[in-house]
Amino acid sequence: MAVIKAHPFDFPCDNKHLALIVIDMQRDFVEEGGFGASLGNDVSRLRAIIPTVARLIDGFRAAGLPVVHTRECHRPDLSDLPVSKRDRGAPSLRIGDPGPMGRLLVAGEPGAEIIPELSPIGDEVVIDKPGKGAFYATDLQDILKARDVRQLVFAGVTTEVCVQTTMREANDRGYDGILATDATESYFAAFRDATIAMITAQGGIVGCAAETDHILEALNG
Ligand code: C5J
Repeated sequence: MAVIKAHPFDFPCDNKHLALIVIDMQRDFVEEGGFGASLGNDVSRLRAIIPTVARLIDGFRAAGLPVVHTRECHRPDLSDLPVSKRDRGAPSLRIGDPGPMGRLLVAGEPGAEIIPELSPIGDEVVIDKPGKGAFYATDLQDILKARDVRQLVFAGVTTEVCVQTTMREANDRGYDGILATDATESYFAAFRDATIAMITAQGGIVGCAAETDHILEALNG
């Protein structure tokens, strides 16, 4: 069994049961004119990880391992958008409002698509999720079970919101999780760092963390 050099413990990686989950690398979070920018965020921080996420995806594809992509988005009638989520804060635009890339975070709109640099290929699964966690109100768990996946590598955005929430959901469901520290990012550097610290504290209470190079080494080893 290959071992990924990780913190706080090295991760025994079982390639027969391993998958990559790429969280919400959508135009709405990563491009100007999207939801993230409407909240006043600097999207360039998130754009910086695109080449590393691409390398991680390529490594999983080359190893013949599953790659699952998620998209945070809502039904066009917004029936799965709680008022508490829609009305949070005072953004220049709210979820469902028309923006330069179509209605913000609405399924089928250009902004809800995964960025072209990281487009899913072939039969890669794409999970549309109305919440922060990718297990909430989706069939992700059934899909992983059908493929006998038990270990998950996490990448994507944002570290402290949808990535962390999904990693915690996965931990509660019995998956071993490992966060690719250089393939995840937040609009706030301190939040990314704090999330990595929280996940790996107390002996890896939610999981462990490793650099993409070390994850790829184990896939190829
Ligand atoms: C946020 C996400 N930050 N994908 N979504 O609202 O992290």
